[in-house]
Amino acid sequence: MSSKILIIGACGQIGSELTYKLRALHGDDNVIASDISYNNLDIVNSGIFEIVDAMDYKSVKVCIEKHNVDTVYLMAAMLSATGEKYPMKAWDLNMTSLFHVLDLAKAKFIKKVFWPSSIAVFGPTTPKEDTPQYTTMEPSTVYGITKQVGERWCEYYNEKYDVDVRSIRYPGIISWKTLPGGGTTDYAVEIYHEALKNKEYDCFLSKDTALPMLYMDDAIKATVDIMSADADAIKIRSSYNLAGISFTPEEIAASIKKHIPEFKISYTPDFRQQIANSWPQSIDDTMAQKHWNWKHSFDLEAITEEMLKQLKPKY
Ligand code: AKB
Repeated sequence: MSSKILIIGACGQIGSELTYKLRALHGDDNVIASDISYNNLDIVNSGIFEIVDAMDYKSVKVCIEKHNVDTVYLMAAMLSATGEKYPMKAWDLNMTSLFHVLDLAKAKFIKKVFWPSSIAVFGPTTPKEDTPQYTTMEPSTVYGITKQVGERWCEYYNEKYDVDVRSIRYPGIISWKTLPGGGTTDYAVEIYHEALKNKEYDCFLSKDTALPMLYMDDAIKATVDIMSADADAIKIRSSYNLAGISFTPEEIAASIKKHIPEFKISYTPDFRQQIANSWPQSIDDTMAQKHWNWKHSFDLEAITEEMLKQLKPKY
């Protein structure tokens, strides 16, 4: 029997692309997309879709039982920038939804869980270059705190209750299908839209702010790979460091200029600068490479080419 998959938060930037990919891999009937509202009609109309409130245990459980779901991808979360505006809401959403899914796995309603963590688990006291898997972690954002605490709980549920939960610390994700929302790394998507629309972009980070980033195709591949690896291969049950590339706003602007020479960038750092300053500049993902053969494919030039090609018809 095929695995039945539920994606919670399927209308979002990563959830939407994960839905398309998992449907291609497992068949449309085996992948249920869900979100709190119908806010991405492409996803809503692309196959089975359910309204699920990740904050409501019953709502999640009813959907799992209705569709005989055995695997859940919990993609609903409030990200770093929005989290700083609504700290308690971020805490509530990010933690409550995780506990619901972990408890459903503990009670054997589901067998397997994917839960994304983030580079936001690191903080100002973490080494910035080639940040190791195990290092000082003192996150200074509410989002980062929820991700770090969430990692501890994932490991705890795995050790104490044998819950098969798997996780990746996503860096900033660059994609063209669905816009990101509420993150600090969102500038690296917005910049492509603005370059095509207005030929200029006012960046909310300073020109030399290096952050770890990944193209969506690589992020989806990592997610599918970690979930399809043998359980024994997943030796880290908190969350895996994952690296792709690292670049600054100035460097991404230079790569866009190769295609749109008149493109201009200016810099007006806002509150998100402080968040970015607290995060690593590059990540050491040796463990992911060793344990489940992770390797990224897209570098900055390839990302720029693909983003401009895919977004051009829109403008
Ligand atoms: C954010 O910027 O908040 C997210 C993340 C790095 O987890 N993209």
